[in-house]
Amino acid sequence: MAPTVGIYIDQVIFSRWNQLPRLQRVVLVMLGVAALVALTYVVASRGEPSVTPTVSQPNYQHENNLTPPPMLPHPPDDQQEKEKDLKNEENAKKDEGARDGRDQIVPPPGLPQRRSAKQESVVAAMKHAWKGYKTYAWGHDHLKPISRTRNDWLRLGLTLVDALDTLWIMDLKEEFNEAREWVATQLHFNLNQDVNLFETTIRVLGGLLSTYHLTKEQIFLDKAVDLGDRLVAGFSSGSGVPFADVNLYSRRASKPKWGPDSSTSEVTTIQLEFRDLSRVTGNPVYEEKATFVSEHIHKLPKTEGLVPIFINAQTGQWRSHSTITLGARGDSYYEYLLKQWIQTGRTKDYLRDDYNESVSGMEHYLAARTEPSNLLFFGELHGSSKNFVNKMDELTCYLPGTLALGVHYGMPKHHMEIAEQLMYTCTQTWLRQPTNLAPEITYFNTQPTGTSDDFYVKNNDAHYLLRPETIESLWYMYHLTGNRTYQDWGWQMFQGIETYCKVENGYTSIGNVRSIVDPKPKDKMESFFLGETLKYLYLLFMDDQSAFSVDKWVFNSEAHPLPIYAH
Ligand code: DMJ
Repeated sequence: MAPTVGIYIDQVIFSRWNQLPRLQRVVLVMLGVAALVALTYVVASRGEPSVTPTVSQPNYQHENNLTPPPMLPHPPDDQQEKEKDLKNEENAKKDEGARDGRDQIVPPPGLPQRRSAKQESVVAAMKHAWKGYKTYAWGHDHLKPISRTRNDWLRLGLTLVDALDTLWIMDLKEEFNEAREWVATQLHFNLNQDVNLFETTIRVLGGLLSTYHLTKEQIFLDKAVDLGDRLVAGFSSGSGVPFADVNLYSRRASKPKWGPDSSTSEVTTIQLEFRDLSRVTGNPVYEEKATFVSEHIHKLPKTEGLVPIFINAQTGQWRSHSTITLGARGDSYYEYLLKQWIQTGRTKDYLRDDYNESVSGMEHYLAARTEPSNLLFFGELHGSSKNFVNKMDELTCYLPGTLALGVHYGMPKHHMEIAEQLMYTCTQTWLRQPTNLAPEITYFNTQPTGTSDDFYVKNNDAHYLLRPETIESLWYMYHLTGNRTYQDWGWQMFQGIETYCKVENGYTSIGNVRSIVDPKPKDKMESFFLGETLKYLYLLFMDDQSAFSVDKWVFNSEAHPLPIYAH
């Protein structure tokens, strides 16, 4: 701009300013100062350092540094950091106690005196689900609430057994007593039936063991021993890595009907339960077989702690060209590394080290950011070339909870920032849908699309199966931080379930989370809805979080709490 024109404009502005009334000038000056202060704050808070350095990989096409998204749900402040440090110190002391051989087993928690209003709503949902199951599917695996009939898969009364400890925790005495009666008189395992080792272990063996620990009633342990003695046949393979299926009557193990290999998450998500069975019975066999698998997998090659999703039971070797994912068939391998380490009093260092290495691998190979909102998600590496694919399963949303649990037990503090950011993304996959419910799989935009959409859902992936993972993580995040935002998010999700999944005779999974006009009810109530989803909602809204403290209990992959041992 030429100087004379500039001076002329300055004079015009100055004379206009002088013509304004004095009060108006004072107000304008104050507004200007406020805007300057706000601008300085925003610039300062965006200038926070990134969380981790990045390593670029050959097939990895995008930025993967974990810088905070534009708006974190709750940026940590100094006070929170100090509290975390104190907790880490306390944990270190507890660790010393555990190494001294002091047992951390605690008596079953007393039931809460008074439920919060939100807990009452969850209890009402549990009663409604139970009533439908009792009326139309009693003793069968799953309720089909719309056709008012049942579905059988393992033929083990799956919903009933999965729900036992939830009924007990919710203090639903009448329902618990009728369920116990069925277990005592009708639950038999002498069935000529191939069952999936992992599913039967986490849901049935885990459900029986946790109910035994909570109630100390012998019947649940007796049933658990009978089942464990049959399931242990699954480990009879060439390598000690179990087959996918076991026949409960003949006690013969076999590969799955659909392929030659076992799933990695399945063979590595049975250890908490088998170890617990050994500890309560004094019979070491279950634990020895399950621990052998973890030790064997510890020795196999990995991609910075990340593992392929298939392993051969005869050879004990990876199917190396299989996908790497934190979702289906990979997920709980990482979860049980940490949880086994906690269960054994933090004495088995290789589990902790493999866990920490895997989180580094996640940061380097799988972490990515969306356009336009910079949301953190974890993608997958597919096939032999390990090409990055921008998809994340709802199943992966167990991870924020596991990461937070790890930090509570002294893992690197920046894992908590990953947990917070992924928690936010997972929540968005629910709350940005008109139903407030998450699809089974979400694809994320990593390049600008000219829209405001960070992610999209394909037609085949739009279903919601009443899954718990995001709600499970919300509970851990609330339990460990006390931040009520996590309760608020969980409440909104619960409203989605109440509005679109509740039907006259129970709850149903739905086929399309993208439509409030036609959510396409699928007529199936999964057992984990009672075993996990409603349990975690109940715990999330509990005023007194001490009853199920993660210092005393380790929750298995199906939300069944088991005690922590000294070693
Ligand atoms: C549950 O059976 C368990 O949480 C398992 O680890 C993963 N899938 C379902 C729930 O989604």
